[in-house]
Amino acid sequence: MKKYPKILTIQDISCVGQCSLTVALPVISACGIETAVLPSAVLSTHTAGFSGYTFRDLTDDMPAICDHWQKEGITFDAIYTGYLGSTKQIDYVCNIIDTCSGAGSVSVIDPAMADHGKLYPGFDAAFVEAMKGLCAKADYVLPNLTEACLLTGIEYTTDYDRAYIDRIVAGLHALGAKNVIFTGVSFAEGRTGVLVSGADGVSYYEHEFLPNSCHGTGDIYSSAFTGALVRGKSAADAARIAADYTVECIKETAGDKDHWYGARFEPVLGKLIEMLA
Ligand code: PXL
Repeated sequence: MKKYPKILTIQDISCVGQCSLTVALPVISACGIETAVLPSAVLSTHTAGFSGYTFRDLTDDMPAICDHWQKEGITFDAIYTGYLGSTKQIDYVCNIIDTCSGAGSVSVIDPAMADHGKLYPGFDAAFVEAMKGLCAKADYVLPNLTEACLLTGIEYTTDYDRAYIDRIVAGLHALGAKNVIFTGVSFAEGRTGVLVSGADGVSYYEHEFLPNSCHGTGDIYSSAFTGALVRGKSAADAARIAADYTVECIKETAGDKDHWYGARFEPVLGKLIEMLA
């Protein structure tokens, strides 16, 4: 990785709601990494819990933006994708990874499309199929259990054992993902963790499970993971740091009923910086 690496992150702007770009930019900046953005869509709020939100799909702006970057010779040291606006957009994003990756660049794909056994509003089977194609290009894929099941065609259940998780991980590698960072994997009451599988073998980092899970923690996790990875941490260390930071964010938010729409990640950014030191 270069001395001063630059990440491109592609995900939506939810104007209000503490997710996607409004999380990725501050979190990756706190990791000390320059971040360029390609907004996939602009929404007045995120789609989980608000109703009547606006949605401006930016799919058709993508080819011209990519062409301009190519003309300027702009490339990135990592490309990190999150919530995407349309099936067609996923094809454009695959093309951007092909054309805008610098030498030694890594791709980090958060297939942000589902949680708690269900697709987010507006997504369908065609979107899942297209997302499989994007995950095939992933140096790192970061699904939760619901997304991992959709991507592998394995039935979703929360009552599972290690063999079930191993089968899903094998399915994700079979899609083409080089490293799997599988979040929210729990083998014991009151505990959860992240399973890392890839070039360095398989490891599992277990940490406490907090019942007040908040919206947007997947984006906090993926952003902290990407920032730590590009800072030079190993995948296992980046996965652990991202987990510890996400736990801090959930604890910081606990008890604030007005803050149902996201996690209060800002006051604990200092802890993330300390974890990276
Ligand atoms: O946090 C994932 C996410 C990102 N962006 C939008 C969302 C969601 C989850 O619901 O609605 C717009």
